[in-house]
Amino acid sequence: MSFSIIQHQAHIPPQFIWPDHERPCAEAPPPLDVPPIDLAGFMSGDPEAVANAARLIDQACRRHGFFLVVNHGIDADLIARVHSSTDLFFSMPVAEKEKAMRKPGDHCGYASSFTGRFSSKLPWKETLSFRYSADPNLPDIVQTYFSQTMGEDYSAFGRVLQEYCEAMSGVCLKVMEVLGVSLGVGADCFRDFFVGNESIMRLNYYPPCQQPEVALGTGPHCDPTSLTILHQDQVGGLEVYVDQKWHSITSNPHAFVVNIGDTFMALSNGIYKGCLHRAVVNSAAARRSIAFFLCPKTDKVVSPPQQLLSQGNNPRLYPDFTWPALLEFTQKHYRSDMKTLDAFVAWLNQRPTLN
Ligand SMILES: O=C(O)CCC(=O)C(=O)O
Repeated sequence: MSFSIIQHQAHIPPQFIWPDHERPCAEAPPPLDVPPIDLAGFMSGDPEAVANAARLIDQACRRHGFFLVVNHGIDADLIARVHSSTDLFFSMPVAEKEKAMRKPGDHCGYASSFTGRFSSKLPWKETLSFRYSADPNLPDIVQTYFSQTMGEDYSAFGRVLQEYCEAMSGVCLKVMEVLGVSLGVGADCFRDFFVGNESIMRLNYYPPCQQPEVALGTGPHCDPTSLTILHQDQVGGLEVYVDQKWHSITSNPHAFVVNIGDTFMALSNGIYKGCLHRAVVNSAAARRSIAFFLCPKTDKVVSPPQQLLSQGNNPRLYPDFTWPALLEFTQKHYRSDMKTLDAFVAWLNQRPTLN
């Protein structure tokens, strides 16, 4: 069934209806107190700004792993162009969007809940995901992907997204400096680890939904990746589960919402935490969000710095792993939640060893 038919029906199809206990809150949830991290202040080296940013990020990451990044230096016009590109792409006929169709087993490409058939608890959304690499030998990876899969007409579209990914990769490296300082391992430790990152970007499009009280745009999950940098439009809908209840994240066009993913949780030896989040939909307006998921270069071994390990207080929590192994686990075996890393470790331990 296509979305053009679904949107004119009084009731949404049953596969989009979520069980009672997972449905959106009946009353608007309280906003989460997410600290604004002044990135320009931190990068200026001013001791007070550095100490302030490190203290705020430390408090947030020990508790829930969500914070805002402000004074990030990313051109508002670039962000606006990515939002317009998102609108442009998702307003195309399905046949056009399906040129970038996600292939079975892949995590990149176009995916729509409105065109698949046999499933339940479907998210009310369409997405377009693609790879980014900060490897200097792959300077046009995003642009090339779009030219090759969608045709030369999409070269300019790909260029905007390429530019945005480069900007996000830069923001991530700066945030890694703050995280290194706040964890006491120095500004370069995590920054250097993510130089040459091989990340993922996703455009999310949530059409208006006639029964938003029983549907979800994105189901509850934790990010298996390292760091997520999200820009949501003014419609809002992102929610985070903290202290046993859902909270909203108020939309702010000047800020990026950043959260810790499982891979960084492992790098910090569990000191900093990721957290369950989801997106709700509404009947009045379509919503867009754009997410950049920072991931290490595929051959990097995820292993916490020695300073974060001590037999007494912080014994080593997770074994060494590479990002592709965790990605495979969450793609094929496990739906990411609060316990992904523990389940991943159990899976690694029961896998037959090659010798
Ligand atoms: O749209 C949002 O606000 C959240 C999106 C999200 O969590 C995701 O794409 O993984």
